[in-house]
Amino acid sequence: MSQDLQYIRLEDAKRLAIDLLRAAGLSEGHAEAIAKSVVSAQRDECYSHGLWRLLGCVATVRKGKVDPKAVPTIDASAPGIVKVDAKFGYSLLAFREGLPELIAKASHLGIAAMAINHCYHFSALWPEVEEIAEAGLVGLAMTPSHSWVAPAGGKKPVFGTNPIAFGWPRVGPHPFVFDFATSAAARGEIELHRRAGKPIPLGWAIDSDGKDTADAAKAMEGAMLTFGGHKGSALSAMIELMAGPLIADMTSAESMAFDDGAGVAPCHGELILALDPKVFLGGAMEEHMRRAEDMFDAITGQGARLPSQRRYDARARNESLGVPVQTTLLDELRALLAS
Ligand code: NDP
Ligand code: PYC
Repeated sequence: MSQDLQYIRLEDAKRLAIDLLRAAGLSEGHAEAIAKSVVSAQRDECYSHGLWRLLGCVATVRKGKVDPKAVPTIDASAPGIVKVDAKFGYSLLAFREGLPELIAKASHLGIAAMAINHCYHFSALWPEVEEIAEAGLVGLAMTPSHSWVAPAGGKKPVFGTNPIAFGWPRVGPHPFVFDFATSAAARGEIELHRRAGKPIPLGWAIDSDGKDTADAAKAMEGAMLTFGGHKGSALSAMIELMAGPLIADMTSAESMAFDDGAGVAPCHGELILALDPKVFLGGAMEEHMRRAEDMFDAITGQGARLPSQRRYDARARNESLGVPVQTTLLDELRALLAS
């Protein structure tokens, strides 16, 4: 995804996103939270969840599925659990509103969980665990999506693309973070290949006849495949369970049924865990966090890279260059704003 890029100032990218979202009817809080996420993804060159997502975001509002002005409510009455009801609005404002309570509970108890319910979800998870790790906590986030992915050994979709993200606090500029779909690739990647008229790698998906396909459009009509065969399949099932029935919210199959052919963003729950090393380790924290650093050194010391390093490098580069945006996408977003 490198073709025909323009660099625009971070403030201009954010202004464009907010103007588009406000024009579509989203409240200021939702527009701010969504713009922050998609602009950060674009800046870090995570294009599958960058500015392009605004198109789907606006379409979901226009189809009357999401409540663009939903006000999330918070129930923090259980000791280690924060429940945020997104009230069928987008997830990102619900995350923002619940985060201080999650951090407070984890810092007090050592571990806490936040369940976000009834949210439309379309974003990358790394900004969330990165923020938790920047607060000095270990973070783990997961969410279902729509049932697009066949279980290992099967050919019919059951699972969502079900991302899982992890953040570990470090001394220094950035935490250790990974964030990936449990499908071979995010659906957003396949959609970007389809938009660009490019083939996808074999092993990402099968067509509706169950045959391996490199055709992005056929892949979207067939079934996506899990990463690592039965391993990604089991992880995906875990995410369905932990961010579905455990928090009384929809699985990916239920989210797809709820969509009822509208083809908009998935609607379900999200589970976020936070653990405080200070409470686990007390006075021995420094010693044990140093052992974690030894492991990171053993990885990078042999020339392997840590997950998120590409992203942090892109961020550093684009802080001076600006946010890279594909010209065709920029034209599409500006046309949408004018429409
Ligand atoms: P990738 O397969 O591109 O993998 C992403 C992760 O792996 C990143 O942490 C990346 O770090 C790391 N990584 C990649 N290559 C290497 C390497 N050679 N060595 C070490 N680490 C590496 O991502 P996906 O396509 O699976 O997912 C992309 C995004 O889609 C995620 O942000 C996810 O949250 C989002 N998503 C959201 C969904 C939703 O329902 N909301 C559903 C599915 C996906 P780096 O970034 O530095 O390359
Ligand atoms: O890219 O798989 C994906 C995805 C699903 C929902 C949001 N992103």
